Amino acid sequence: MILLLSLVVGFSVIVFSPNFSDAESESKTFVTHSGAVVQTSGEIIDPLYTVSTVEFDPMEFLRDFNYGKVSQLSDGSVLREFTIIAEDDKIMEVSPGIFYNVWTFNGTVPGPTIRATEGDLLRITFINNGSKEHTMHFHGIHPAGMDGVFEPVGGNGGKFVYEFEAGPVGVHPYHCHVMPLEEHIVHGLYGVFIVDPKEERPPADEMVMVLNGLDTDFDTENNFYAANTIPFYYQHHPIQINTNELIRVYVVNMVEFDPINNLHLHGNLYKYYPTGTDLVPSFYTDMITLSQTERGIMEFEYDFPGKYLFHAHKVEFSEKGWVGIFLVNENQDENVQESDYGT
Ligand SMILES: [Cu+2]
Repeated sequence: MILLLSLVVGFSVIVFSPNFSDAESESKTFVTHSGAVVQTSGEIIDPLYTVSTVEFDPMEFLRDFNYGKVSQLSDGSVLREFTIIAEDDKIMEVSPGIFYNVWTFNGTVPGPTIRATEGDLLRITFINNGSKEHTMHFHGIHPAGMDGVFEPVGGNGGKFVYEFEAGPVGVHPYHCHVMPLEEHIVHGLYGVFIVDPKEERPPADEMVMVLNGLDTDFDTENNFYAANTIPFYYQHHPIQINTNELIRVYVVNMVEFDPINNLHLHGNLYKYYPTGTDLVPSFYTDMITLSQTERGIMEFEYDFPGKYLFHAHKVEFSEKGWVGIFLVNENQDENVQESDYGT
């Protein structure tokens, strides 16, 4: 009883002895768990923009393909050279007022979409300017020493050159493969690697959608979901496409913590090529389900103009940001077959 009483008294002292320090007006610095320094003006964490703030435009990312610096080798094959720089101290406003410590390849989440043709030689100079060890692990076929798993690259300028032939044809993820893996992935160290067939796919309006989750409070559950990082972005900024024009979406699921994700398209169905490895579609559907790093290619055309949603049919995900709109415009092109988008 005495113990209980002293507990109550002690609690009361804590609760009823407010100590209005001058914290509210004091400018403080706040060090994130990864060591980034953020400024705050009081007890509420309201980080200000700093030089480390990441600006990311999902509309620009959508159709941005990095083919590297191209040259020809003496045997006639194509060499594609890329430089990828990892950092882990950047802050990004992922949603109004929500600041998140992103770990980036070349300054963005996702990193650049690396694109090559099957059989090209890729030479990727990886520089780690982060504070932790990082790597680049590509899905696909390559020698063991190029797998980005057993060759951790030290921070503060560590370097490694990955060199391998692009293959197989398809859409593949790349990501950091340093433990704890979930932490390195969920902070944003991933991107898309497209391997085109030697005989090109038909011309299309091509785009990349990386499905991602954001665990902004570090409790190993996602607080937000998105296509290309910013929740609700393509709902507020619809993706403009044309009627009677082939649309090709390279979709990669990088959501951690939740075992599945999915993608539903409104007012239409799409041909679906799992992993993009086969040139003949496996399904004609309006709904695919994807586990971690599962991916594929969607192809469709709209007959009728207007607004059409695309979103996770896992409603929790769509209500937390993974939803967008295709705004289909009447095609003004007399001869749509000659259009040459995205290649
Ligand atoms: Cu890493």
